[in-house]
Amino acid sequence: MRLRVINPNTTAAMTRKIGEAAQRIAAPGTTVVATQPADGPVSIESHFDEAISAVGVLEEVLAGEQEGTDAYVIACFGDPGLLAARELTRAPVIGIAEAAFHAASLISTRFSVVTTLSRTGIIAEHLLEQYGFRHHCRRVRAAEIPVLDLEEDGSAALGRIIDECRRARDEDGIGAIVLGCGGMADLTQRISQEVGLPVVEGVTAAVKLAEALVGLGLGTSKHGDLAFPRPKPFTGRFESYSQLSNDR
Ligand code: 5HY
Repeated sequence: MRLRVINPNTTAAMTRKIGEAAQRIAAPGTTVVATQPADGPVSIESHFDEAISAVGVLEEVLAGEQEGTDAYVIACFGDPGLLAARELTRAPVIGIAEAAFHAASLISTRFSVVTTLSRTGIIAEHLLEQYGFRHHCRRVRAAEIPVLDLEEDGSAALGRIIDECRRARDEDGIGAIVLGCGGMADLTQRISQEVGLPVVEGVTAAVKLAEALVGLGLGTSKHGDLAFPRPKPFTGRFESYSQLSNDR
């Protein structure tokens, strides 16, 4: 199967890292195509960044539809553009936050999330509510690190994440930890060893869920709200979307 893993920010080093983590966990026969939008924020740390990156995600899905993609992963913990992306394809589209919540709820009765900045914590809170995992999650914590510190060798990022995970282990009464950023895709094992708890990471969880759905022959339903968008004229920079058809 051909799996398109979309990093919604435009930092190539992070896209590479996410792609490598996805290919490492993928089953033999799964080809991971790691991409990022041409336009958008280098990191996503606010509602504004999130909204702009969502358009880039949709453009990457439309590009993937031209390349025979079997499934998509949106590799940002806000799951930007997830439902809109599902409207554009029959293939499964998995957001890393939703995937991580599902996986964590299958291995623990309570988990905590450790994300980058407290200001983006609210986005994870909203998703917990939207996806119905509010009662499973004890706390959304933040290591208070900018997203791109995860790309800086020698930065304090890993140490701060491990410290926050230890606090979650000791204070939250949980059985597992969810890492709240796509840029943490390569840290799972290291953090689990240091903290001594199961650590769930969204990119790798989403890859396995995508493979499971394709293996089950399941795709995005075109019956109801996730049907292809109704064709209509678009103006200005979005005029090209006037060509979108819904008979695919
Ligand atoms: C992410 N930002 O996964 C989110 C994490 C966050 O650029 N990739 C980003 O802090 O919300």
